[in-house]
Amino acid sequence: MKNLIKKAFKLRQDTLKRFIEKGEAHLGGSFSMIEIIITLYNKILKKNDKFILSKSHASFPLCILLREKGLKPKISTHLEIDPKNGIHCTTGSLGHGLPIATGIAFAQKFRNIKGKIFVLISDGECQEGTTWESLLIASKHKLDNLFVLVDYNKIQALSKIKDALPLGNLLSKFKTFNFNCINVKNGHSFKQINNALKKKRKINKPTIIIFNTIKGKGIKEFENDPVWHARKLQGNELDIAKKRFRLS
Ligand SMILES: Cc1ncc(C[n+]2csc(CCOP(=O)(O)OP(=O)(O)O)c2C)c(N)n1
Ligand SMILES: [Mg+2]
Repeated sequence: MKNLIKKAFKLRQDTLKRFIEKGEAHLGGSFSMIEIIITLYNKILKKNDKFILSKSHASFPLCILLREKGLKPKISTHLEIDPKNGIHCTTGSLGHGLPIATGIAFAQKFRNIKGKIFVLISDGECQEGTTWESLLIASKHKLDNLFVLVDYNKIQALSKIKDALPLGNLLSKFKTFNFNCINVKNGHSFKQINNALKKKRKINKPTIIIFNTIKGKGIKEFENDPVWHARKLQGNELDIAKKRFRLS
C-alpha cells in the first residue's frame, strides 16, 4: 500500500505540472479519482479488460498513467478514440461513456469475447438520462462483464449536487436495478477500493461501485470547493498547490 500511496502523490504532482504547463486545469475531478485509477491499473485490469473514462474532462491523470505504462495517448482535456494507446472511445460530452461501455459489454458477452469492461462515471453524469437507460439495458441483459464505477464527490461543475439536482440515496436507487451494488466509504483508501473491486459477486449481474470521494483531494485548501472544477491556477493559489507537491 505504501508504494501505491507514493504513486498517488506522484500522479497528483505530475498532473499539477501538466496543468501549469498547459495553462488549464480540471483539478477537482482529476484529483478525486487518482486512487481509483491507480488501483485499476496496478491491481485489477487484466490483459483483455478495458477501462473507459467517461468523465474525461479529468483526462490528464489517466493519460499520464498510461504513458508511464508505455502507451502514448495524446494529453488533452477530453479523449479521442485511440485503442492502441488505451483510449477505447471518445468521451467528454457527459453521459456517453456508460452507454458505450454497456454496448461493448453487450457485444462481448454475446460473442463470448473475454474481458471485463470498467467505466468511471461522475455524479454529475448520474443526473443524465443516458445513465439510467444504460443501467436498464445492462440489467435486462445481465451484463456481468460490466463494472460501473461512480466518482461520488458530491459536486458537479460549479455547484454542489444537493443544490443543483439532488441524487437522493444513490445506493438504494442502484439496488433497484438488480446490480451487485457496493458502497465504498472512503474512495481514497487503497484498501477499501481494492476490496470492493475484488469482492465476490453474484453471477449474471452487472456491478456498480460508488466511491465516496473528495473533489480536489490532496490540496487541503482546495478540497470540496466547487470553484476548483476548471479554474486556472494563478497567483497565491498556484503557490499553495506547488508547495503541497514540492514543486519550485
Ligand atoms: C453533456 C455535457 N454537458 C455539460 C458539459 C460541461 N461540463 C464539463 S464537466 C461538468 C460537470 C462536472 O461535474 P461532474 O460531472 O460531477 O464531474 P467531477 O465532479 O467528477 O469532475 C460539466 C457540466 C459536458 N462536458 N457535457
Ligand atoms: Mg462530481
